[in-house]
Amino acid sequence: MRKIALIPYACGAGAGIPGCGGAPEYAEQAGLDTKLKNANRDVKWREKPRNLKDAEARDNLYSRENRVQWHLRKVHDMVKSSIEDGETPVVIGGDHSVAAGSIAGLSSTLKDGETIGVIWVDAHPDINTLDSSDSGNYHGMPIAALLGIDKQTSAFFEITAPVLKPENIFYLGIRSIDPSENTLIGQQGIAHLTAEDVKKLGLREAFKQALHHLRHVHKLVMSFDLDSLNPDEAPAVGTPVENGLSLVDVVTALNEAKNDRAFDMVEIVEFNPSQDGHKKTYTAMERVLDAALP
Ligand SMILES: [Mn+2]
Repeated sequence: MRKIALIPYACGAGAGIPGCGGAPEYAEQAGLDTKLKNANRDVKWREKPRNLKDAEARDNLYSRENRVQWHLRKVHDMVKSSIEDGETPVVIGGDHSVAAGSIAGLSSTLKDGETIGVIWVDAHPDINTLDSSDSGNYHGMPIAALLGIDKQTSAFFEITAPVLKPENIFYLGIRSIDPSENTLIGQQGIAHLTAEDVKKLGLREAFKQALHHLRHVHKLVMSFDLDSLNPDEAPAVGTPVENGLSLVDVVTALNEAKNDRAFDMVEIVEFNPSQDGHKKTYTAMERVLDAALP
């Protein structure tokens, strides 16, 4: 029996529209743990989303910066203790800034010489730095922080040493890329298949290529931004982009991919329950997780 720990990131302060901080509580009330349970999986919340919101309120955090950092520290520590307890962490965002805390938490459990690989499924590459970002929203910067390519950005996310190597990242489905991000992806040599590439190849082949590219890593993560999907299938996200991935293709590809290799950590982000289409988007989130989990 595999122990799955649902880890809430009840924070939307890294996004332009803050409502996605309510997503973990929405998922808890909708019974996500029961939904994901089966004969092979025991699923429990590591912490109640409500407890986190209450603790945050007690700590009187005044700025977006403080809120993001407070929640990132929590998620870092929960991922770490969850792995130490032999669980598979499944991080429920919240906005995508969470990746800087979750993946750093996973990194803190590695033995010497071990590496992390990430399949980053997203409409955006999230590799802006504090200086390059037009919006200043932290959910567009976690990759830059984890790579350690900009001291100031890494310091903001409290990343003291690079956590990821550029060759251990694989972008799937990107289609809204800032010019400065495009330059960085090229400089860093990060493997990627755009949404257009995926359309030509098929998603099963795309995942196969991603798994092949990352076959040497010790810990495999999927970081799944719901804006990677077609906006008509996942409308309640902060930054929807047309021409996305199809939900049924994602589910099929993930069900096949897990026969090849199971993920050591999964995160799903950017669901905003205060927006229109929240039921449909929540269902998409459930289906992606069920397909992704071993
Ligand atoms: Mn993202």
